[in-house]
Amino acid sequence: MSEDRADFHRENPELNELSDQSPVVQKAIEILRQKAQAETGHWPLGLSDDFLLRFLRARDFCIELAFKLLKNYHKWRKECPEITADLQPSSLLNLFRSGYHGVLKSRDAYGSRVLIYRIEQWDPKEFSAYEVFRVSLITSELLVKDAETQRNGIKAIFDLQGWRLAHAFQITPTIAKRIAAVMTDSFPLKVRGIHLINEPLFFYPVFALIKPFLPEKIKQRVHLHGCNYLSSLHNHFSGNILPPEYGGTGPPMAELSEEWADYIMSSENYLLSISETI
Ligand code: VIV
Repeated sequence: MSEDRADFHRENPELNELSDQSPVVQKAIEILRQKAQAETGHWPLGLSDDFLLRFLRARDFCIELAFKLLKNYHKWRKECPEITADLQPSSLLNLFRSGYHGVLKSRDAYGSRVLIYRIEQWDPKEFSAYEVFRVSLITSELLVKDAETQRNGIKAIFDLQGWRLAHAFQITPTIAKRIAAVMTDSFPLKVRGIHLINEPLFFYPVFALIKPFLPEKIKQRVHLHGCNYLSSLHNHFSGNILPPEYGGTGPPMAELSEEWADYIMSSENYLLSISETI
């Protein structure tokens, strides 16, 4: 077992393919749990096998990195109660039903989940950036329960059509920092790609606010497609999974967002149970 222990100090993508029951996986869970228990402070969401596995998978079974992520996740939750304290989706229902957000039914060619956000549907007079942020956190908390998604991560498409100054004003340096943190080392989901389409010129200053907080690895995964995005977007996603609004033959946005809103509403109790207590 000492050899296994040494292995756990680096990332081990091959361990990510093992079943939960494998002794190597069980050992990794055990070591991570002991590390967490040795730390003072409490773990409000518990330290169950399933919960710990998210962090191990997100860091390809490097225990040191998984432990750091576990701590950052809890720290981030504490630091942003405006986002994490009330994950109950009912107050955001209008945003969900408006078609602001949808999750594609099929994974992409790499097994990643694909999320779409449409800024046009976000009325900044009705919803603050914190509430809009909460939409992403709710979706992430539900997606991260799935083992395939833990292994293969997510990709997000942001359609910035309709981006206005009223949106830009909401992205304060604090929010920019929160955005960067949750995308990098404060949430147990691998971010495999961020695709911006229809971004207007005055979105760049906002992106410039977020960028300095992103590590090189994530920066390289951000793609700015502009307004003539179709062919470059289709280089990343095949047409049969994308909705017709984005040149694909998959289900339309209205259907995706409606179904996702229903799923979120049916998960209300779970979301309430993992909300940060203040
Ligand atoms: O929430 O893995 C100015 C990702 C994102 C998440 C969360 C997780 C995650 C990739 C974000 C991306 C979106 C929670 C776990 C950071 C919420 C963003 C909320 C803001 C208010 C939307 C405004 C529009 C942005 C557009 C560009 C952002 C990209 C550079 C990410």
